[in-house]
Amino acid sequence: MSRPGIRAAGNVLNLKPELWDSHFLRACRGEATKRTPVWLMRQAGRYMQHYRGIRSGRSFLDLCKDPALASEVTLYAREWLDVDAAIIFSDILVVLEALGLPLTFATGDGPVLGKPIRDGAAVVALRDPLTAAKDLGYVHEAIRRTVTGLPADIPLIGFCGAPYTLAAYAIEGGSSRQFAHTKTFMYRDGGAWNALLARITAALIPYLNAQIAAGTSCVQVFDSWVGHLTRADFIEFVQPHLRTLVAGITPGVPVILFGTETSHLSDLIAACGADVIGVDTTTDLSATWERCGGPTRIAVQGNLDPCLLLGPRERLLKAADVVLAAAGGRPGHIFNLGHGVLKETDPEQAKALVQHVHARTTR
Ligand code: 1CP
Repeated sequence: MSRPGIRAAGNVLNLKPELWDSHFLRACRGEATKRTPVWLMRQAGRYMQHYRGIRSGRSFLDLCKDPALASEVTLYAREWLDVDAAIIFSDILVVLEALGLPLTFATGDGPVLGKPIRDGAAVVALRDPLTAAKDLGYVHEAIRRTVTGLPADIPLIGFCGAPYTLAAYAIEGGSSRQFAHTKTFMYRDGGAWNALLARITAALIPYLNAQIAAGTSCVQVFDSWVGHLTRADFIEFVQPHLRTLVAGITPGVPVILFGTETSHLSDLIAACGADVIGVDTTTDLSATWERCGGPTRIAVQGNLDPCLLLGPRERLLKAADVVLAAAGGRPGHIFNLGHGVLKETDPEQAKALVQHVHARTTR
């Protein structure tokens, strides 16, 4: 089972011409653009005063579950930064909550998932994937509201966590550095492992397709921590599920696959059916592009180090030029960071970066 690449599919969603021909969607299809499109992973968040104002007095999850506020946060960041795409404000972990794992975000400590999954019985006890996807209707409602507030030529990106990265959070019970529980589970009980990833994938497909039906015209799959695996483990334990996920996404919608520290996996990730490969800071953008088939086959997104936003302006803009030089003006480059904006970032630096990329690449 596979899905026609975005370049072959045509405008099957019947997008309006302004959107279809937007810089961002053209770049996803590997077409020439009048300037290089740019957006920033985690462009809405704690580094912005507007976000902190809306967030104060409520929990992060309450904000995610309020479609009016989630939409406001999304639209504000998009407009203030003047980026070429919006990404819906939510989190990858809401899917695990919908599958039955109690989720909380302790202040400063990151996510906590109660009832971590450590055996096959816990996988069987997860909620039905279709019900889980339906319970995420608040994300779909936030998307419907957001698309009505966007300029006609600005796409909204939907997203989810990849099966591996979500399984890792479910098994660890939160963030991790070594992923020891995850790997132990994977090596010890391949049957339960595959059942877990299949269950997560079965929730992600209807969840993403409902995001698309609600108005997102691109989706990004965050496989943030898959870079911790070897090629052999990726092929055995992850690739079949990632392929199934991509194959299940509505044809004609560009799929961006992103993971950090994945230079050793990029060709395998691309082979899962990605239209765009997200490149992190530690990975060479030009070499990755060639390894994944070059600009005639795939688009690339990335890959400025988010820490550069914390440093002097001159160094930031020079480093942006280095990223642009690596892309070499080839069609199909989407400028982004190599990972999310850090909360210590001065928003003016982010805005200056966006302006710089636009000015440097206007053709
Ligand atoms: O206000 C707060 O205190 C919450 C901070 C916060 C925010 C703003 C979290 C907690 N998530 C988010 C939003 C978010 N998360 C977005 C929003 C859209 C935008 O870009 O504007 C997106 C796309 C995510 C995705 C996400 N969540 C990922 C994948 C991307 C990545 O950075 O690799 C991951 C791994 C998460 C988990 C998560 N959410 C939040 C935290 C603290 C974490 C843990 C990160 C870790 O384990 O280190």
